[in-house]
Amino acid sequence: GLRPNPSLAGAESPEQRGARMSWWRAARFGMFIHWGLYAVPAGEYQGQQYKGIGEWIMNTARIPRADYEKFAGRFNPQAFDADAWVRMAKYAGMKYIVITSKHHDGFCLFDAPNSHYDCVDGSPYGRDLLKDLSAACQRHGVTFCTYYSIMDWHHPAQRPAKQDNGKPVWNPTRVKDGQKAAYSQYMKKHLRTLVKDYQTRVLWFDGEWPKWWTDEDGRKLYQWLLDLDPTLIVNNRVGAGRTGMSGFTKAGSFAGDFGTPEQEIPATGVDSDWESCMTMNDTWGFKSADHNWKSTETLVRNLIDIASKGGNYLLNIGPRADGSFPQASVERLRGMGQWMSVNGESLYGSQAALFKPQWGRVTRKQGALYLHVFDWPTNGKLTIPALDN
Ligand code: FHN
Repeated sequence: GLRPNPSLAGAESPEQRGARMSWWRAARFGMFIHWGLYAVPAGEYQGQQYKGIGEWIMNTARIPRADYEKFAGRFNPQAFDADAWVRMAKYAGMKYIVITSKHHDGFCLFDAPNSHYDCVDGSPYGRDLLKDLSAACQRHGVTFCTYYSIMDWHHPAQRPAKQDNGKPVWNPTRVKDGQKAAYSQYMKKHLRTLVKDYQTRVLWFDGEWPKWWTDEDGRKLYQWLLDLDPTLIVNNRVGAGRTGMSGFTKAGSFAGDFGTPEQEIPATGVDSDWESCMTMNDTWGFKSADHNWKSTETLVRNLIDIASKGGNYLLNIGPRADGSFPQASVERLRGMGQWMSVNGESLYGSQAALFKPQWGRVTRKQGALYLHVFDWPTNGKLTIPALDN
């Protein structure tokens, strides 16, 4: 019952939509980057390790705004090397990078036109991280894309859901009376600059679940974005269309160009555009105590499984506060690159296969079938069903 995600881009024809989505569909493999102030505590606050995903520590540890803002004064990623990041993604076989321009905590990794709560004005680092990363992507032929959270735990128009023993529970925020328009204008200024000044090619929305953000808001924002740049691609979290973590868009005219399963891969092929976003360990933002790394084999098999079902794999890196990638991530990117350098042909530009064999997965491309063997049958025979095409 999974349906194509209807595009609301005006009178866009299927051919026009196909042209807009073509690079993304062919890419099959991208790097997700969750980076921001949360990498400073890295899962620990006031001497206590907190469970859960690292980028949520402002909520998990119930940190008031004024206290959390102090991390900005410690954010100084002197080890950040945009070219090195992009080279690692490219070697791994990743065709695009989606980086958190602003996560739920509201801190911007770009020179926000209407806020000083960003890496240029609000941190000792003082440089425009996304400007450098966008330029490096351009140099190396990797497509630059940005994640943006609608929910914002720092903006004055949004306030905590409740107090918990006098401490803020930020998720899901509530918007103050009469302040929704002000926040929408604030957000649209960010989005305009990300499109026009940073040349983002995908807007990967998130944090769309607070009740004050309606699907009508999402549809209007989606249309506004495509009017701004008709070649832009926008995920289905711009509005209220996604069905929880399975990520696919509900039936109806919900906005967004692709479904966003999170930490999961659908059991079967899907006849619409979709991308599974997944972590390498258990957190998106860096946590010093999270050593639960998936093996390189598992990561390669996830990539193959997803492509065999017609999807993209958005695999996450959580850089440290100093701008370096965790060594375990570096090793896995290198291992995936070794496999992709030989076998990437079977995934790039491929379509979902029409069957899922016991022994592995199959992709289809220009009249050819690519057989990816996970478990060799004991009789040594790879059986495929009779094909009539
Ligand atoms: O709350 C976020 C979370 O921090 C992370 O960004 C993931 C990745 O897509 N999305 C949300 C959880 O669904």
